[in-house]
Amino acid sequence: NYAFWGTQPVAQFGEQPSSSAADGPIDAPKTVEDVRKEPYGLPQNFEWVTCDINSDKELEEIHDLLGAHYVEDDDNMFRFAYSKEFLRWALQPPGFQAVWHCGVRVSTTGKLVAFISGIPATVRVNSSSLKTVEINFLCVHKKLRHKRLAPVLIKEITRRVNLHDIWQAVYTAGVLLPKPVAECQYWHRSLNPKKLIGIGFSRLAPRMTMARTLKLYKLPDQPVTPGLRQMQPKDVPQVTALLAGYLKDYGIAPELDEEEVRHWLSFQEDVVHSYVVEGPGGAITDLLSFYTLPSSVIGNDQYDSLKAAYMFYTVPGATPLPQLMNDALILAHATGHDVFNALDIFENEKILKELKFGIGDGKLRYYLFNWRVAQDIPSNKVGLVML
Ligand code: YNC
Ligand code: MG
Repeated sequence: NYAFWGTQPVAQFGEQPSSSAADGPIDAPKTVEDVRKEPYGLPQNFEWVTCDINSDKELEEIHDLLGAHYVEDDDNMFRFAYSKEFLRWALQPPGFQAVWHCGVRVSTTGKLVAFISGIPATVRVNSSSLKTVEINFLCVHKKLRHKRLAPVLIKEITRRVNLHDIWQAVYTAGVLLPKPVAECQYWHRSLNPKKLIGIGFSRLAPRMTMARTLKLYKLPDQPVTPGLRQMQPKDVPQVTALLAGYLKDYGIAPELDEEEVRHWLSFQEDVVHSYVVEGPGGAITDLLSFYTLPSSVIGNDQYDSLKAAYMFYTVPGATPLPQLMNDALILAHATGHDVFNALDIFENEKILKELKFGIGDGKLRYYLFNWRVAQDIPSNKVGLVML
């Protein structure tokens, strides 16, 4: 029983699929004039703020709030530790709106205690191209949990988005809410097994010694694919076309123009690592990318941080996917990442085992706001990565 989500325009559990099952909006159409002009009310002594990511001080406040209070694993051993450069990248794509970087402060002290963000994105769901926002970084200070602040943040960001004549949103979460459009599984590939075992991220397998484990996961120093190199600005037009051609086969995928590709895929050390394969004659045949998202290690006296790489957009063209992905592992290892994480989206399911990924615990669910799909999308038809 979802007191809040039961009132929202989202697919509900146990809904009867209508006979004329077709994708479409859930709410009756509205216009900007119908949208409430005043912000939603907050409890006494709290106030809304629009956060300015370009202000070092305000970026630091968001960074610190998330660093102490954002997503932890089920056993509370690790907590996402997004870097400031990463947050700047994640929150300021082309067309970003500062008013969608929405914070809550304590009026008397000015302390930032809650945050939610939206960024613009065109997302195709089956045959519908939707102008959406991607919602991310919903966070409430641990001392203010379970006071129904999250629903107020969600309603306020919805209002601010609706005022821009946008009526659909995409978001992902580990928790089960009404009602996922897709459910995906995380897989993990050890790059630095000794550290991963030391921090309790993984265990020594039965009948395995540390020496055999290190040998099992050992990677070469250099990628093997001829013509593989860092992506450069001049590659943007070709990469945009390559990506568009690949993503059209997926049930949910972003539609990225050249400026968005430039933003999301320009190489940025320890934020997003992007590589292309340049064939003879200068044609870009393949794309490989991953992003860097460390986690704090909670309560370990040997290590305080885990450096994880997450698979981003990868397009096999001339190179077989297993080889391309293995090169991603090699590059992530060579740049000091301890683990490589991937979901069973795209074509990954076919290759994760042979690349020595192990299945994780916990799922990632994809959700749509105010959009119904006639049928759930299987994870291997998901072509959208959210940060
Ligand atoms: C969650 N993750 O079910 P019901 S993901 C959405 N996403 O509502 P309270 C969530 N809803 O069940 P707390 C949620 N987690 O009564 C909980 N809820 O219907 C629902 N954690 O509110 C929950 N970040 O304020 C319940 O709960 C209601 O104090 C309870 O706050 C929740 O960014 C939270 O995991 C998550 O900071 C803020 O636990 C807090 O516990 C926290 O009493 C650690 O809330 C960090 C964390 C979430 C990461 C993410 C995506 C968020 C999507 C939000 C939905 C967007 C909808 C589209 C809006 C734009 C529309 C347009 C156009
Ligand atoms: Mg609360």
